[in-house]
Amino acid sequence: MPTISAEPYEFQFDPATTALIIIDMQRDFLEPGGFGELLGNDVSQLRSAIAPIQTVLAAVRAAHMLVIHTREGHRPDLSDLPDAKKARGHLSCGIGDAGPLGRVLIRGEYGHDIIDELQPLPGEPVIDKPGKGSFHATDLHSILANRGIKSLIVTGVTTEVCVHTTVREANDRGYECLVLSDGVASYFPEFQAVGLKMIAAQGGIFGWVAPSANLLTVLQHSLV
Ligand code: C5J
Repeated sequence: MPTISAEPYEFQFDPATTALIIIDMQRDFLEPGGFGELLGNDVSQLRSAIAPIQTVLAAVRAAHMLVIHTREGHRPDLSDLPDAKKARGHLSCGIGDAGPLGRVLIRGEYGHDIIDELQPLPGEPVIDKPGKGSFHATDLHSILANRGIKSLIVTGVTTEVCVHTTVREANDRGYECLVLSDGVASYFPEFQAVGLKMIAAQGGIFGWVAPSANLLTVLQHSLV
């Protein structure tokens, strides 16, 4: 079984039962004028994750592993948007309103889609999720179960919000999660550091953490 050097200890995985999940690498979170910036964040902080994810994505595709993309957002009629989420932050331009990248965090709008650098290939499932977690109100668990997936390699944004919520949901559903430390990013460097520590602490309470290079080394060896 391929074994990756990780915290808190080695992560073993079978490529046939492991999927790469790329969480919310959307213009709304990464580009100026999107939801992330409207919330007051410095969106440039998230760009560090793009290149590592691109490299991992190419290696995982070459290994014929399942790739899953997620997008946070809502139906155009806002019927899946809780009042509490709409009200949060007291934004003058918030979810559903017309913003520089189209209606903010609304499915089908330019800002809601995945950044050009990480566009899905035909056949790669894209999970549209109304919440922070990728399992809440989606068919992700069914898609993974139908493919026999047991382990997840987790990338995307933001570390302490949608990545953490997804890893916690996945952990409770019995998936083994390896979070790539340079393939996730936060608007807050201190949250990035502590968010990663929280995953691997206490013997891997939610999962494992490793730099993408450790995964790439193993994938290259298991392909030859
Ligand atoms: C946030 C996310 N931060 N994808 N969403 O609101 O982490």
